[in-house]
Amino acid sequence: MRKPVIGVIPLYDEKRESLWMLPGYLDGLAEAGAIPVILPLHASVEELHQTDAMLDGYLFTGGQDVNPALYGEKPRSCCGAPCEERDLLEQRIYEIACGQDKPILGICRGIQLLNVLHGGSLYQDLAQEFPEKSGVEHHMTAPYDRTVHGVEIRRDSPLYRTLGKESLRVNSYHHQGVKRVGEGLQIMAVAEDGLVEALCRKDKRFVWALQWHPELIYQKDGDALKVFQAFVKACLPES
Ligand SMILES: [Mn+2]
Repeated sequence: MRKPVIGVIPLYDEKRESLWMLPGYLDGLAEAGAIPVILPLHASVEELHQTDAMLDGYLFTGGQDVNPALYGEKPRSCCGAPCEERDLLEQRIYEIACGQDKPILGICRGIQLLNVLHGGSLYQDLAQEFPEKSGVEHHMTAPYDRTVHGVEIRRDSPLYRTLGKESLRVNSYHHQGVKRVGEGLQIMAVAEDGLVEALCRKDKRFVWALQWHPELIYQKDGDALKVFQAFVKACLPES
């Protein structure tokens, strides 16, 4: 049986001038039945159309903070250095993928980027800009294959239909977060302190994004694996 081929956005280490990958992204997709391939960091729109013809879906990985210029703000000192190559690559891929209604799963930076591409904004740093209501730990330390806070899953969301539960414990390794939700996006889950932790696009078959990290915990957390499986299944709708 043919397996879906999923394009994975490469990670970029500016200090080492190095492309790299966390194995969990690839292994999690493979465990869910897909063949993951790492995409080039630099590619023209024309080249990305060509690679798109070989791909069934896209994983938008974690990474650098999205450039605040993309949501009309100046970077504050608490904001990390942007990665303009990734901002550009992911904008191009997002447009191409959505034009073909190809499934996308965004993780961490992926939810932040999705929100910004839909006209939303971000907290540049939660510690400084997000009113702490409940002492929720969003920026955990290693090991990352453990849960540190809860999220409430909205009953009208596809995430609820996939997991069949209204509350979930998740890991959490992010210092930014969704502030104003972008147009056309539906909230799928919120943390105990009200922070948006999962979004989806209402008008597409499968465009989901999570603030937590299933790739770091899927080996021991069945719900994390179910998210990968739902994504992979959406990539091959005929099977
Ligand atoms: Mn969190």
